[in-house]
Amino acid sequence: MNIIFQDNGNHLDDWLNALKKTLPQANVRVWQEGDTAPADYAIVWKPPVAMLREQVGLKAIFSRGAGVDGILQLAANLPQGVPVVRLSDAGMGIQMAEYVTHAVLRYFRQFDSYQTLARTADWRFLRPNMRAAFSIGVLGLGVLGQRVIQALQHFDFTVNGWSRSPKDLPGVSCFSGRENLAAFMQASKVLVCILPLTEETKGLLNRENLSHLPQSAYLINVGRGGHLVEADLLPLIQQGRIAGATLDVFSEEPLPALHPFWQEPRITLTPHIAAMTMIEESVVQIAAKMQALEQGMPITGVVNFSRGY
Ligand code: NDP
Ligand code: OXD
Repeated sequence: MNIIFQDNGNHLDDWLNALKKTLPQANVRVWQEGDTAPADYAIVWKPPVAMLREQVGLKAIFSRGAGVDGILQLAANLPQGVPVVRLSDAGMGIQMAEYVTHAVLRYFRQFDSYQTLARTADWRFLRPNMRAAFSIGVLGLGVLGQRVIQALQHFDFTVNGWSRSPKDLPGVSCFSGRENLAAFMQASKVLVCILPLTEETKGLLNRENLSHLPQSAYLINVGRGGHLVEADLLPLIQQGRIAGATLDVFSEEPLPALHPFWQEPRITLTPHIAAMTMIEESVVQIAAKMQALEQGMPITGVVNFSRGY
């Protein structure tokens, strides 16, 4: 089995060692510019077009992430009929649950306000937020969205969920489709975006849709930067319409040093680390799927090109 691996400067040795350990019989080579020699499988993250365009005989392209927007943007140049396979959880679910729960509890329990008071030795009680008036809306009820919801439910939060197709999840008020987006937003004091970036979801977090949120709502975006119309968020925060945001993903990454988000204290920024790819878990998952494909067995996580995820 021949595998081409795209090096994007992150932990190459760890990936190669894990692949060697898990697939000792495979011949893994790091793709270099000009390499068009045949391979059975490619393992990539935002690959250059030249890596895949010339490949004949590929059996599958494996994403090193759950999101595949960085691969599908090359769709016109991908070898025809080759499946793209995304990571399903692979250690990311628990991280996403930690990240979102932390951001929700920080806002709900007003830790930032208490920290500000503490700086001036101000011993004061703030009126607590009422859990009953603090519903959390999760956009995206896939592998990661459902893991996040499970974590939030441990704290007895009321949870709303929104997906493309209708869902029935225990204890969750499920909404689906664009026609129900406004009702979902109106019912969600905290909005968590864990959607894939597709033609349909791009720019979804715009002024119009965000304006359906209740007064002083809070935004957490861990999906993709392209979901948020960044220029629409700042005025909503400055007008007090939205209380603040925790953002892990941006339309341009790294976020440029002069971007106004850096200067807005009500926005907490992290550098796309909400759920990081775990090398060991990912390699085990990818290797199991390669072995299944070799035996003609079906696999999960195959991307639907027309849906975009
Ligand atoms: P899944 O494919 O398992 O779930 C995607 C969910 O989004 C599904 O519930 C799907 O609906 C819903 N969805 C897709 N399109 C629409 C639409 N047009 N309208 C309404 N709902 C829609 O993905 P994962 O949960 O594994 O991952 C989600 C995303 O999280 C990734 O694509 C990536 O962008 C992001 N991510 C971010 C990371 C970070 O560190 N910040 C790390 C990992 C992932 P349905 O159920 O009906 O299909
Ligand atoms: C992913 C990511 O999609 O890390 O896996 O963003």
